[in-house]
Amino acid sequence: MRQTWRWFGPRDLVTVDDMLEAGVEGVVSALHHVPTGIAWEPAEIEKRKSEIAMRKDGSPSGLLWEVVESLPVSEDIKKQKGDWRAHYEAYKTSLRNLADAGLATVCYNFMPVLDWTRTHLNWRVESGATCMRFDYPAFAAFDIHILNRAGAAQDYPEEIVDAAKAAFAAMDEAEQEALAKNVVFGLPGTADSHSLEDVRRHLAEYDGISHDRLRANFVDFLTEIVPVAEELGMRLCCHPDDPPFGLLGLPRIMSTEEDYRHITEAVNSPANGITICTGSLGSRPDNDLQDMIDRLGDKVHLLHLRNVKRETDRCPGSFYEAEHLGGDTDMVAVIAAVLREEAHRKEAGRADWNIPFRPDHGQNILDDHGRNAQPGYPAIGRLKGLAELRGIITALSHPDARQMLGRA
Ligand code: DNO
Repeated sequence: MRQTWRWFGPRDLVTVDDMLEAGVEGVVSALHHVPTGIAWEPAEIEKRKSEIAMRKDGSPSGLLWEVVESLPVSEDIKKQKGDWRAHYEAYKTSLRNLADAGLATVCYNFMPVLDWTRTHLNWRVESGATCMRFDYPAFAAFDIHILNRAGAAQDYPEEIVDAAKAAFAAMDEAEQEALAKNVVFGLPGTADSHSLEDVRRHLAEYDGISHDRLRANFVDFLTEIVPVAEELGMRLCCHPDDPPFGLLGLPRIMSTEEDYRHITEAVNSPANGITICTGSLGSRPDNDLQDMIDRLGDKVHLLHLRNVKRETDRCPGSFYEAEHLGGDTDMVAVIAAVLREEAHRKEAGRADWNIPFRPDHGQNILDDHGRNAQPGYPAIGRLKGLAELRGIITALSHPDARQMLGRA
């Protein structure tokens, strides 16, 4: 399992030097400044590569840009409206330019309008650490009372509508603003940042785009793009919906094992792979991560390892981001499943047996509280996550692990 780390570029408050001290082996990055739908130019790609390759003092870091996350898919492509055909071409050009620069693994998602979504960015847990949280009643309060989406209340069970009403009544103006900001103004790694008006406009454009239609548009995108990726020897890997259920009346189509299966079977190619994000998928009680890795393992090109604590057994429901070994996902079982998959790949002679993972998110702890890095991407909380995951990998990969446990 290849230990990678997300880096947002020179503006990231967690630096290349920090990554090295955390023991990172490879870097996940993207050209966040290029607007969605515009091709990534070779010069910009080279620039990011050289930023990653250098420490603060100008000496070589020894790190390489190994995974692209994300090469965003435009709203026009998802809706098949406006400039979608030109955006297909731009996507292919970006892939060619990335392949020329030696990059092969490309993560993206197909979530309409909002990428990953949270209601709280600094939720305090018992230890004093802070984390991100998705509070379903607060989200409903945003939808029904702040965004004022027509018919919104009909999309929630009655008790959530009541809880949302109470939550909204308890908020002062600053809290309402903070909630709206957390939900729609764009979290790091998302392609765009929205105003409330933008969201209303985007939602109106999805009128009439059903779950099946969005799925069909996704398959069309793959039918067009995957052959190019395959020819270039690249590995596309779709990130799941986060959270993995419909929001704001929009369909979401990458939330379950069945969704993954549909998409990978529709266009069967080694270039059409998936990202398993244990945090996103794990907020649904009906997603069994270990089984998913066992059954879909050969399609997995990237792993995001993080954990969530579900606050209810119902789906959709609230959750918060737990420590990497806390929460509801059995991380040891997940890593064991990944190591099994890597063993199969080695047996089959696959060159891509070493699957990249990144410690996804992390709670803010210690000096993270003052650093104000990107939400979800603190230095210390993440390095603690990486260290814990690395510990499990090291233990499970030890050649004598079985004998040691069996010894009297
Ligand atoms: C959140 C991330 C997402 C992810 C994109 C992939 O922390 O996992 O922003 O990068 O959804 O396209």
